[in-house]
Amino acid sequence: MSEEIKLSPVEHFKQGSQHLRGDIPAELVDENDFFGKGSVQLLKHHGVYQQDNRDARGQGGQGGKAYMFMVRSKIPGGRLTSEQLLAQLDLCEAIGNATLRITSRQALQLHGVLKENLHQCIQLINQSQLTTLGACGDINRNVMCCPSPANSGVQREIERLSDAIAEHLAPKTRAYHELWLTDPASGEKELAGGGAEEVEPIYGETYLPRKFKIGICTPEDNCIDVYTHDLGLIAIHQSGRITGYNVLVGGGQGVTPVNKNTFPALGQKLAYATPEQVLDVITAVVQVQRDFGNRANRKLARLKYLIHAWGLPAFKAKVEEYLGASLTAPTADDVQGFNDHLGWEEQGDGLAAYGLNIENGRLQNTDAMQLKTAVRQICEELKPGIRLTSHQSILFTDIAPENRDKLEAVLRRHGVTLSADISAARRWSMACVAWPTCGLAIAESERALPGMIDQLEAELERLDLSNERFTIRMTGCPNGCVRPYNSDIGLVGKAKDKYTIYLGGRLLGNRLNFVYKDMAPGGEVVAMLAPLFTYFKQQREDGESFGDFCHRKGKDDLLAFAENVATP
Ligand code: SRM
Ligand code: SF4
Repeated sequence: MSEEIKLSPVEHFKQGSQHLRGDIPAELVDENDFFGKGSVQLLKHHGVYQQDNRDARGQGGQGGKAYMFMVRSKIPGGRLTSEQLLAQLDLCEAIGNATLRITSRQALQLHGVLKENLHQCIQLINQSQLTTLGACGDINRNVMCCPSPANSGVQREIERLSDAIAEHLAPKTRAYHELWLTDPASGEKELAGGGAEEVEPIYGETYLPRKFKIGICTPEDNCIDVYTHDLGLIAIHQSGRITGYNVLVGGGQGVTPVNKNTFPALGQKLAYATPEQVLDVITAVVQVQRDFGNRANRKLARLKYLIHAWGLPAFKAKVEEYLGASLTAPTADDVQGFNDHLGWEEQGDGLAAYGLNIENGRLQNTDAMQLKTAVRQICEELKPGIRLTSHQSILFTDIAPENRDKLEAVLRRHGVTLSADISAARRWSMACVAWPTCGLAIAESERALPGMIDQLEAELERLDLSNERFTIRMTGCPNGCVRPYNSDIGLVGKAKDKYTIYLGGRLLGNRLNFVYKDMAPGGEVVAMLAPLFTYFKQQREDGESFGDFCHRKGKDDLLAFAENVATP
């Protein structure tokens, strides 16, 4: 990197931090209920976000903010045990906001943790054998992997690879252990040392220019949305064994509308790697991004912008240089299917898995539905394996035939709607967190989408389209946290209660959608979509999905039809 480049402030914080320590040790024990600017950035690498309750602004201490923290656990492939889920449920009740959030990357988030409880919170998560290290920050994030419960060799192999990547790309600094896993009063942290003698063999002193995301799927099941990752792997297999991976690079969703150089992008096929090569290829890609990614402007720092600036051939040549070998051309294998794994699924070993739709990933109790209590009871009594899906839902695995009725009975008793009884529209929808915890939210999302789906369900029923499968993904800002830009219908918060409506993506995730309308008031979104469903019903081709229909018709044609309906 040239000397003249003016590094972004976050780069300076990382540089002077002695491997992610900075002022965190001192600030962790000071009297404030918040951290300073540098620590706020460094804490992300430890899985911690400083937030405030935006519903309560003006009521808190410093600056009128009620400070609290989001703590994200990194869970490769979303695989955990009942005991680990119970530990997180205990934590959300003891020191969180009494809800637990399943994320769109198969991880878990606690919200509302106060600074005085952070140390204990992270210690307890680690005692349950999970970690928050690297869940956020300029580092490899949670590795996504298809959560299929199938007892197959291919599934086991991709699971092993997701664990291996997570381990390989985990930060090696001892700061995490020193800060969170030792007793601050014991003096033990001095033994852990730090700073100069530590080495980050892959990341170096200042880690990556930006977050980095990896996901693994099979051609049959792209439930992890492989085209949206910085690096995606499609596992190619024959006779129950993986022969290699098609490596995609440069996917990403985040956009900053005021910066016209930002855009969502689908991953591009870079190469084919054998199982023996794949970790080396990943390392080389990460190192090229480390050395050439933009460290001056964080809006342009993701891998997709480097590839856009260089072009894929030049990027590939640089990866080959770092790898010390030529890359093999990718094969024609591609994604063909998508399974959300909800409902009952045979595992192939006499046991079965049950996938339960968790609306927008929020495990909570309400007057109507004791969802959190039901999940707790299933974990305590049946002790199933747990898998989190990329659609913010949950699978209970290893259920013996005699326990199937029992599991469903627990759900029914607590007012939880079974997956078979959920409408297709709700089942295939996702909303990001947004208000009240996300500091970047400009519109409601998780709290707004359920009401819109209620309205949409009525429209679809009227048109006899209730069984149509299409994705609706809503976000409270253009950052794209539930991957709205390749969905059939994307609703992206643009201003308070105003959304940009995107149409024309698809379930398979390999096509970006287009802007249909901007600044649509939240209360009018369903009314704006309704004529398009009428049009779809009238003119769809055999087997055509709503996204494919919108893509075929295009924006102008759709607008013209909707206009005609409005003024007959
Ligand atoms: Fe995200 C920032 C929540 C998946 C793109 N995201 C945030 C923050 C941390 C806000 C902040 O920086 O202060 C949000 C915290 C909200 C809260 O209160 O909890 C947040 N992102 C989420 C989650 C929880 C959404 C959800 O409802 O499930 C997801 C956590 C995933 C995880 O477990 O690691 C989440 N975020 C994503 C995804 C989807 C994915 O990774 O598959 C994306 C789009 C893919 C991508 O990265 O391109 C995504 N989040 C962003 C961005 C835009 C990044 C960019 O390149 O422009 C930001 C803002 C930023 O980084 O500056 C962001
Ligand atoms: Fe927050 Fe925006 Fe991400 Fe939603 S999309 S969680 S509002 S950063």
